[in-house]
Amino acid sequence: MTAPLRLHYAPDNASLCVRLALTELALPYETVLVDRAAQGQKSAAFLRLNPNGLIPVLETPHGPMFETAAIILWLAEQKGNLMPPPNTPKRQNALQWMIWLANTLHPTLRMIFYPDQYTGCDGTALRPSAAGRLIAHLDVLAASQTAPWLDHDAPSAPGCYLGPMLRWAALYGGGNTWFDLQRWPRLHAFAQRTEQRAATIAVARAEGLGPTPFSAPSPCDPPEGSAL
Ligand SMILES: N[C@@H](CCC(=O)N[C@@H](CS)C(=O)NCC(=O)O)C(=O)O
Repeated sequence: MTAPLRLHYAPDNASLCVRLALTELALPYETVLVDRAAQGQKSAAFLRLNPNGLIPVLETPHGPMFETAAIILWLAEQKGNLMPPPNTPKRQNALQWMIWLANTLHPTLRMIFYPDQYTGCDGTALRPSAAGRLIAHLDVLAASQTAPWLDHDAPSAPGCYLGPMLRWAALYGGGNTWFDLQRWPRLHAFAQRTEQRAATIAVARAEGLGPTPFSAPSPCDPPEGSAL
């Protein structure tokens, strides 16, 4: 790769998943802080990178790229073993879970965090049903026979995406009242295993996520910027 990769990020935002993948792959990258407090993701300059006004964006030698899952999959094409090889059953399963994370789990979390964007009004009444859906989704994942990446020591593309989402579920949108990772021993073990990895420790330090960012998360205390 010629031009440096530039990650437009805010602490503990969806950019965290991309930062994890970048760090696991030991790819050099620069970060550009998006000022969430000033709605920097809606600025004209940011909208030129991502017209959806959402974090993250990764600038690559081919231009800016948005959507967390797409970015992680693109990174997995550049280097390393975050995805199984093409045309294998394991690849099929990993792709399936990547898309599920992007179009099922992540949107459900977004409904909990941003209910007003889905209802056009205050919207907090949406939270209990979305929380119920999130739990049902995680029941499905935890029982799956096609997600070996949950149980392995090696990092994976879906693992980079899931870890932060387990954290956000516990921390944001009132998750402390209804979300208990211990409900799913397999997911809890995944979270504990993942947060012991050197890449996770480095990313947690960079974004102020504390020592157990996925299994028992504490609020983010970043060295720069703000999570919300
Ligand atoms: N589908 C998008 C969702 C990204 C997303 O929800 N980003 C949040 C931060 S975690 C954001 O930018 N929120 C600000 C807003 O909604 O204005 C992706 O996967 O990249």
